[in-house]
Amino acid sequence: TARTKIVAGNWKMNKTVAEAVSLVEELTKELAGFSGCEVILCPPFTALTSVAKLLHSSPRIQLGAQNLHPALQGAFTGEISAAMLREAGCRFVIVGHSERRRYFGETDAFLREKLLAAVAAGLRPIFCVGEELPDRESGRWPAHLRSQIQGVLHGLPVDVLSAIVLAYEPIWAIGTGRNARPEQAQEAHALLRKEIERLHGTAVAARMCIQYGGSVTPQNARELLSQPDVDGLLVGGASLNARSFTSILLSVQ
Ligand code: G2H
Repeated sequence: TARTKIVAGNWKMNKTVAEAVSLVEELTKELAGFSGCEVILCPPFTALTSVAKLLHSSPRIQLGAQNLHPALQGAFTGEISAAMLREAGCRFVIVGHSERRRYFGETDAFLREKLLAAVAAGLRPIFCVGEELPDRESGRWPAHLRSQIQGVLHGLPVDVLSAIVLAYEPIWAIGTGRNARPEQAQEAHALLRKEIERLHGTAVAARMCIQYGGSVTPQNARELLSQPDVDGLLVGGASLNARSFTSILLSVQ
């Protein structure tokens, strides 16, 4: 199956509105005519509408948010709903990033609600999974990944599953400058696809885009993307700079 590659930039808590605008102006200029893959930018909430305006004339670059709350509305101080993100121009939303799980205590049950709310509002979730260093080193990582997939995706309706982009982000590789070796990424991606197949069948699994994330750079992007089950990248640090993000995008075949 030929899967369209999807590369997303997760800016995390970086960029004021002014900085976001200038980065996106540079990106749209450098990427005029680029059609190598789908590109998603995930700025902080405050910059979403300004970035959305700049992306009007760049249909290849889409907007994503970094988080959402599953409720439709209500007394959830500091939170943001799927409908608000759609209205701001988002098509994608990151769900279950390890930083959300670790610093904000997000559980499998809560992430499941987020996925359902996102898809119900017309957003495609970028759902992140990944193991900690001790699980990698002890060889327990396959069991850990399987339990993350089962815990959240088990029994979800097929329209929700089909909307999901999966992201494999080994926690030991996030922001550490130590990326997974391409063959380690491939092994994990193949396992994830198998697990999706076991839960939801071959068709859903074969179509699912599985991104790799964790210290992606212009130097390692091409080799990671050359693996058969690596269908895209979720880029943090290297997406904050127009030159490095562009050069990662240009390494997509
Ligand atoms: C992993 C990644 C983006 P970085 O979190 O989601 O960040 O590329 O900085 O490791």
